[in-house]
Amino acid sequence: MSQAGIVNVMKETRVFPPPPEFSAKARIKSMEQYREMWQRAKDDPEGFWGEYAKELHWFKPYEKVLEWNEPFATWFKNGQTNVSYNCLDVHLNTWRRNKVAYIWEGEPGDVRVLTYEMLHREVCKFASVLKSLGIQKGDRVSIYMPMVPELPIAMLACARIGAIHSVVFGGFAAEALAERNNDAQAKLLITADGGWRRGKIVPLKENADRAMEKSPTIQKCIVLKRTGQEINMVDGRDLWWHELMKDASANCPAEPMDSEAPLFLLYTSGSTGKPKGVKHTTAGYNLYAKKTMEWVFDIRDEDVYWCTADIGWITGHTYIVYGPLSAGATIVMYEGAPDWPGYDRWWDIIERYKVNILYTAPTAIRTFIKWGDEHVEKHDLSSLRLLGSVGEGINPEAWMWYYEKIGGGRCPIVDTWWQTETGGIMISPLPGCTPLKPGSATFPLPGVVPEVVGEDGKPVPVGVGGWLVITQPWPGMLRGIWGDDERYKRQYWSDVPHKYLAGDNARIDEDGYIWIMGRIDDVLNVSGHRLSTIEVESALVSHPAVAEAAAVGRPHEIKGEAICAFVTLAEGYEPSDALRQELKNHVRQQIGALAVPDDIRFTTALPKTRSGKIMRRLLRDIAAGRETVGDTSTLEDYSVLARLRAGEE
Ligand code: 6R9
Repeated sequence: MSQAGIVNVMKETRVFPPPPEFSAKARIKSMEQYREMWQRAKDDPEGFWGEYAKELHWFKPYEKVLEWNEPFATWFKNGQTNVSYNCLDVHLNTWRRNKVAYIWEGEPGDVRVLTYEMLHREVCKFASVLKSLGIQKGDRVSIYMPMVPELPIAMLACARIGAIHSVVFGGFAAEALAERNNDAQAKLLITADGGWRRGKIVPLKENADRAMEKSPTIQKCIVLKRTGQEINMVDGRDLWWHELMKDASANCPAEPMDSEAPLFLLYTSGSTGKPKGVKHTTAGYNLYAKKTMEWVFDIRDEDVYWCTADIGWITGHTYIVYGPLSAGATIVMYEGAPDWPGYDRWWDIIERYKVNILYTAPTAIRTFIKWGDEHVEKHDLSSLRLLGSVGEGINPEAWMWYYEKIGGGRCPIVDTWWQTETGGIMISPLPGCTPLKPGSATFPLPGVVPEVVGEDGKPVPVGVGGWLVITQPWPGMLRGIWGDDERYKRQYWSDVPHKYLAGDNARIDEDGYIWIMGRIDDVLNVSGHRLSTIEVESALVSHPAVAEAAAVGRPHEIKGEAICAFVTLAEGYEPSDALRQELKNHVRQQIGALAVPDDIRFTTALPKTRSGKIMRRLLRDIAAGRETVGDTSTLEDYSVLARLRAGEE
């Protein structure tokens, strides 16, 4: 881990107060109201969350709001509820029964609209299918699908019967899918023939077939027909979604689930090569998803809400599926690429569905800036009333463009800081009350008590950077890493005793605003996607030509960070452009396109400390074309540095 105590040189002085009309209607209307809520949640978390817990349906009441056995939390002890029930059934006896849940648009332009009643029916039928295949409470189900309605349907069906889903992003390759299937010991894989992306088919079933060769626990595979090309169906193993659904019973009551029953696993990158299965459970996650949805997006029944994330990431889980459905929202879901068939696809979608709330990522915003304002200006975006950002810090320039060009200068921007591990948004403006500073995620939500500490675990002075920690449990927190309690303790609860270590640097300014300053570990953030340097290195080293590899991030205008890999070759191999391309393809096959390095630099040696650790700090400087200013005294061989700088091949 790198040193805390970094000082941020950025000075951002602009402040944007909330529009008065927005505040007037908002749930949380003033900073006084926010502060009072926040203090109450801090002083009496059980009283605070206990009151909101009434908004969930309980098959059996809980006995205690929170039992904290550090670092393991039990929220709503011994209660029974069901997340699928809270997302669907609760709306059926209200006027929302016929409200639109999803407005879905496929990349080719096909549209499907599902009301809460229709979604409920599909989920019940698919839950019956799962049961008929012998899936039981606690079984793990891998889901590897495109962004189609059947993806949330499959997730909600798992939740309905108590199976634990593990959604694997459709951009991951066969190897990565197999690794996740095996770690979770998944019994069933749900996939599709393919998905549409930029007019081409993403061959999901083909990848799934290769993954299943190495996934001995997978017994059956359900395949949705989406793209319609010829695929291989293995007798006795592979089953068509539409055939199973034909006669499936729509009568499948939600199973009462213990508050702490696992709801899903989601694999994410940590500081080692092996992705970790972050475990989220039932009641606390559900409540946290619902409340943060309502507080941060101030979602209303008349709103059309669009979160552009892929459901394969936590943002999609919490803010395309569980949060907005629990809140009874109308959700836009889009399958494909933002530049298909034209650069204005998103703005066209916003205009046609009169989207009111848009939640996206800085990498997308930077891409749109590059494509030019004319694509935006072709469309009427006046329906928008609120904008959100997630995945990485948003630089003030991108913030201003988003605010002015997309929001027309009238929409607050909620810059939401959170993680796969936190389950939901942790630090964010509240749009009806928080004066915004571009680039700051501002203040913690009620129930979240952060600190910025030094390596001694003590809070650092105002304006000084340090490690971001969370000092009290919150309902949406991860409950562990699948099958590895030790890693959970070590990773999050050991460097700073009794506090959750988020893995980000931050500083708090004189007004109490929190500024996130990037990761403290070897985790890269490429287009808002988390990747560990070691994952990329492992993929490279698995190629016979590679003796050793070190991957680092360098600043990139669009992606935030681009991967630069330094590679030493095995005996008998020579540097060449062909080999460079081959290595890139190899990484694509091992992990997926998102992990392919932008640069591969061949070198005869890597800079190492005397104890043999690769000095990534130096490589980061070289990759970014910066002078190395830090200490190099631990370097074992100085000539390596000189040769690297000279661009050795
Ligand atoms: C939700 C999500 C988590 C990491 C996190 C941090 C970075 C996310 C951010 C942000 C600055 C924001 N991050 N949101 N950094 N400002 N608003 O992205 O989860 O994929 O687990 O990534 O992303 O570094 O630690 P996940």
